[in-house]
Amino acid sequence: MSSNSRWLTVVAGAVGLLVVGALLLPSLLRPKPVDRTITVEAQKYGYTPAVIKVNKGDRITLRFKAKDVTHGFFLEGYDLDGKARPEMPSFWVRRPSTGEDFHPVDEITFVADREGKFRYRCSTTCGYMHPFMQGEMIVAPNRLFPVSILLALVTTVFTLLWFARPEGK
Ligand SMILES: [Cu+2]
Repeated sequence: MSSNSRWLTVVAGAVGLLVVGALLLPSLLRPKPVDRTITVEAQKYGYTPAVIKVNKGDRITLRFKAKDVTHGFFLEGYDLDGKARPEMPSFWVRRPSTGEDFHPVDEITFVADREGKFRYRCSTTCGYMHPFMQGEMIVAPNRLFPVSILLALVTTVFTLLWFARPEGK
């Protein structure tokens, strides 16, 4: 085997590995959506937690409690409105866009399928600071796919550099 043909074999092998890697990486790195159970507690004039961070695709099971007086939980962008009274283990929800009435639930489950920042705010007048009672749900985008593209590009560049390396060095 001449050194040229050995070199070609090495390059062909590297290219083959690159192709296989590029094909496999996205499925290996795709994040599995997780189930998150979040209890939001409302108390004059704020929420605990004040910020909810999830990833796009996560399935959120939400429980909502009021600690002092009746509070609301209107989540922008997700068509969700809740209402909770103190001392009650359950709460009430409705989908505002459907015009339905509040109905009692123990929890509500939804998929965080829209990325971005979504404010939640009190939808039941609870006192003089009521208009300022709000929190934020942050739905992070899927960053792993760009990472896999970056890895594939880095591999390509190294392969090209190796291929372009002068012989005998
Ligand atoms: Cu309130």
